[in-house]
Amino acid sequence: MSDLYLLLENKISQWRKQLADLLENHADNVVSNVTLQQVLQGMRGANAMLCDTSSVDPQKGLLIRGIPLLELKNRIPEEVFFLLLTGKLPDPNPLALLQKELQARSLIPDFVWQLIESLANDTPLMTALSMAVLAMQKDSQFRKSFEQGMKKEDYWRSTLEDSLDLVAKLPGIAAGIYRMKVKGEKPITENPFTDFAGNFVHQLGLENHQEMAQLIRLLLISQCDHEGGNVCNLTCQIVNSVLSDPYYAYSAGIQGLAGPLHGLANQHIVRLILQIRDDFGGVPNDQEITGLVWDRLNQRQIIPGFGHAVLRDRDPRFEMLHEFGSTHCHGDDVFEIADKFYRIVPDILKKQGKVKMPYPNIDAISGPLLHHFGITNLEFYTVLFAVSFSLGMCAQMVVNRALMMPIFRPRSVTTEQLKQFAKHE
Ligand code: NMX
Ligand code: MLT
Repeated sequence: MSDLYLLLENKISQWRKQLADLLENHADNVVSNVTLQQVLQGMRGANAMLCDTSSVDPQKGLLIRGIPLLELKNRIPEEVFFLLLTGKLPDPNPLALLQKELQARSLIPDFVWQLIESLANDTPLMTALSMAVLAMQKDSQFRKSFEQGMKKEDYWRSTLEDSLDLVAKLPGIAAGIYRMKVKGEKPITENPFTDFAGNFVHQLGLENHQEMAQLIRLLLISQCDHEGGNVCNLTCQIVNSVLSDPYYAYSAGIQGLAGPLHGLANQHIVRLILQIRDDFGGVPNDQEITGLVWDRLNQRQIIPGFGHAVLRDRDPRFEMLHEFGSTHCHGDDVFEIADKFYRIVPDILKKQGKVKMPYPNIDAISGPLLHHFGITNLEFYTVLFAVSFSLGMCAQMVVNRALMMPIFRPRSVTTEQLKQFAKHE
């Protein structure tokens, strides 16, 4: 791992210098004005935090360290993690070292299995994942090093240690949760492959290994990061900013992911599709889909998997996975209904005129694909999202601690103060 540390040391001194120069010479430059509307509407569009691991262009979608996602579609998750961390794709040697390192750190402690075993059967899988992560918090290197007087310049090192442990263990934990809580079987603990996605599929105990590994690889890449402001990552970074360790911060972040407007949308769209399939006894025609979408909208219900807070055009993550589905999921009712939604819903949302982004986001497709490959427990889709997001969340924590960012602490205003602002206009 010394290669990754050396590369990061080098990069970090450049990153620190860049920011110090900016602060010294441009501290008062205005990056964004916050309007009264933004205060009342979820700070939408307010540029108020730094994130270099990735950015989201409203038209082009996700760029990982400046590289459009679609250009990375043939990469493996370990390469993307290296890119998120360092800003550079790895050469074969450092990649092999990172893979070896992740494999070596992937053993899950027994107390995690005991905890999962002890949970009530109806515990949501996202709760189980979050609890498993919290159970491992006692082993945080960051927490121990901090208690031993680690200096601020070195915070990133033990953040990286915890991050490598988390990233290495999360697929095994998620797979174990799936096997124990969904299948009622024992976790598969050995991981014979150096390939991260391959091991994940092996530990899930799934058939159709090759295609499934390709899907998992695509999901891990496409769901790895989405700049800093999404609820999951923002929560994680806020918690980490007070030097709560990466276990606390990641666990807090994924609790944000577990909401219907965020990561739960990937379960909810499949639930809706299955309901439709039952009601219509198969795949409904276009007219029937149009009717039921309008019915939902008229009842002020959400169409899961559509819309976005930042994107204003098609989500390249959706496009990438949809292409995979078009090749691999022929004749699958669930995929066909998802496909009809993709073709029909945007025009309806445009006609309705409320939603700013009428196209499907990634959550409209990840679930239908997993369903096709036999993962019929819908809750697991969000768990997989959380595993994928760990790549970006961990990379962002390492970078933020490397940049010695202070605690997040914006001000709030009262309605009375807003009225005063309004008067002074
Ligand atoms: N179905 C129905 N109504 C919607 C939808 C949708 N898919 N998307 C937005 N709207 C409504 C929204 O509730 C708001 O209504 P109102 O004025 O009555 O409050 C109006 O359209 C304008 O919303 P936007 O400004 O377009 O969206 P916003 O930035 O507030 O929210 C989402 C973004 C993603 C929360 C929203 O589009 C949504 O709820 N989508 C469905 C859930 C979903 O797919 N979430 C996953 C997002 C991606 N992810 O991976 O996390
Ligand atoms: C996403 O992946 O689309 C999200 O994390 C939601 C967002 O970017 O706001």
